[in-house]
Amino acid sequence: MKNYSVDLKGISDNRGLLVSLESFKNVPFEIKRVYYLCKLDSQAPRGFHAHKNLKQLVVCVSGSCDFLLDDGKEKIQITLNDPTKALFIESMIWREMHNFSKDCVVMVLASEHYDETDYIRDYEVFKIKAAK
Ligand code: T46
Repeated sequence: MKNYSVDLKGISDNRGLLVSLESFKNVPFEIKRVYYLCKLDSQAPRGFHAHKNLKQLVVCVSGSCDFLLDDGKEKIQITLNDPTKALFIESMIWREMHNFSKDCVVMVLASEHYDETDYIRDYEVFKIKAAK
């Protein structure tokens, strides 16, 4: 089974936890974009697409949510509920996000600027491309 999980080293003291993310250190690409998802509706799943080229590192910095990842051959579900754990999602991985907790905040570091033409939003098209 593919391992998407990345351990992030947190620095913890009596004031709390600090986690640092740096390109080519614990992030395996140059960070060109950061975005975050918040005020999420537990009944409104997100994602349902893959990217042709984009690589992303995903951290649930607060609360929890479930990621479904699919490389075209195998599907796995991963619960994100720890700010010291990240998911590294390479290109050509179908992703869905479900079951957001009320306090869920998902931060994403991306290897490219936003580009709608990089998205594959049709699952059948994804399956055909992933099989090549
Ligand atoms: C992913 C998950 C975790 C922008 O204008 N700029 C951006 O950087 C992004 C990511 C999106 N948008 C626009 C495109 C749509 O009109 O914001 C709207 C919502 O985007 P989308 O439906 O792609 O959002 P999610 O939550 O389904 O997926 C996003 C990322 O697109 C995706 O790559 O892995 O978050």
